[in-house]
Amino acid sequence: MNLAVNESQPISTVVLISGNGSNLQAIIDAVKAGALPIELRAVISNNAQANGLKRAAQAGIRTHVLSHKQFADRESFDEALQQLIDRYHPKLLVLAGFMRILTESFVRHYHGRMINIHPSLLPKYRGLNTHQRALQTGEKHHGATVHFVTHELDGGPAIIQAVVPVLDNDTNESLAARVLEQEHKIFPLAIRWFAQGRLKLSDNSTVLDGRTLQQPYQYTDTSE
Ligand code: NHR
Ligand code: GAR
Repeated sequence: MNLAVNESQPISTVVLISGNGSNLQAIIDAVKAGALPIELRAVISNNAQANGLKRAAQAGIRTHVLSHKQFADRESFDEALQQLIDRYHPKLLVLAGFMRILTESFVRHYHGRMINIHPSLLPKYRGLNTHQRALQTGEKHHGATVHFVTHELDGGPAIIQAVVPVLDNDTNESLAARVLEQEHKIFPLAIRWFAQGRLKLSDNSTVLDGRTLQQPYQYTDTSE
């Protein structure tokens, strides 16, 4: 063996999806561009129709479908999901538009190595239909948050956030699209920090570069 001492190995990563997989695509693209030191070992969907499965296959990543409908309860689905995931020995588990709430035991098993992207400025609008709720409330700003997953739904320590304006004539779709564009930037960035060993969960707080974050890192888009 002739490995350089500081040659860092890409960290093994499994991604869970349920739908279109545009966040997965952003991650795949960042890996291909050499910007993300992870190895995408597998993509798993609870929904056989998820378009993200095609994106993964296209990129040569192993895919699995595990339908929650085949299981009697959440516990048995999550046990099967955990067994499937652990075949790949991931150091990081990424929820990229995964739509099933996970049991306490599952969440504990991946403590400190599972992250999610949520389409709101957490702690506002946990749960579903975030864009609709932000519009109904008349919010002037909305956005997305990457966070560590803990048992508290969408309540785990936040890592990074991107803010977008809500415009007068916004619909769910136009607002969702504006948020999604930012998701595609902040998710690969957070994953990169994790892969570089700069990002950790410690005592239910996010630690970035050795400092405990009092609030999520505020991402500023410089592309326009
Ligand atoms: N599980 C735990 N324990 N903690 C979190 O923070 C989680 C989680 C599982 C998923 C993603 C989350 C989001 O970003 C996520 C975070 C699904 C639902 C939901 O209500 C809510 C939040 C999230 C994902 N799902 C329904 C359920 O009964 C099903 C909805 C559907 O199938 O369309 O599981 O928003
Ligand atoms: C994204 O907006 C993500 O934040 C959200 O679903 C979309 C998935 O898009 N996640 C959730 O709502 C989790 N409950 P994608 O499949 O194109 O990445």
